[in-house]
Amino acid sequence: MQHMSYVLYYAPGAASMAVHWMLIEAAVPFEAVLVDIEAGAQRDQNYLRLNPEGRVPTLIVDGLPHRESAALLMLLAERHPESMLMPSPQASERADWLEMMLYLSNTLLPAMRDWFYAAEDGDPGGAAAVTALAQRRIESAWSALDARLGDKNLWLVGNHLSTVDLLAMMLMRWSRNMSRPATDWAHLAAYVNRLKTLPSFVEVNRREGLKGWPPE
Ligand SMILES: N[C@@H](CCC(=O)N[C@@H](CS)C(=O)NCC(=O)O)C(=O)O
Repeated sequence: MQHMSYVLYYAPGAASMAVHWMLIEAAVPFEAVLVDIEAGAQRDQNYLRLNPEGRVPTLIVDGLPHRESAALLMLLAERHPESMLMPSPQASERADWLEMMLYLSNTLLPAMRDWFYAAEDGDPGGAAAVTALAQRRIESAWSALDARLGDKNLWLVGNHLSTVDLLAMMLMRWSRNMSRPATDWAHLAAYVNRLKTLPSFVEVNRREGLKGWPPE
């Protein structure tokens, strides 16, 4: 295999977590660099050269910086087909995989950004209304994902772990302090309990120093 090199800029539990998890799950060698977003390190000039929006993740792929968690998951799945984290272009589940990657990154992730950052990204005086709308969007996404899993499906797409599950798990974790966390939905709670036992999930939590989710 051609040599591939990766450097992941991450913050614990942030949008970088799914990419970090994927690199571990795919057993791909990489270097991890902590960006202390609590201390504002994402706005350092050197970091802004890699990520002009001042966000994590950034993944340096063979020397060039790339951004956007969902795009990075899809890129890594393409570059490492042996990880089997996406259905092949010919597979019948391919359309569902594309749909779910876009749904999570296009609908749920921006609502999460609004919920967490309404006062910083927008007018603090209007933040309560933005947060309330974001909460409705987030809860309706949990209902949609819960219905998609139902009693029968172990994974969100097909019969195999995929990047969709990594992204969904990260997003569900972000809801842990909301008035209705994702685990309030019965099928999502069972799904989280299955996924949390994956050795790569345990390992990414260990490396990022994350504890307490999902609750025992
Ligand atoms: N759409 C981006 C969102 C990235 C994002 O919002 N990251 C947050 C952490 S979850 C961040 O870097 N926050 C620091 C800030 O905005 O100052 C992605 O999915 O990669």
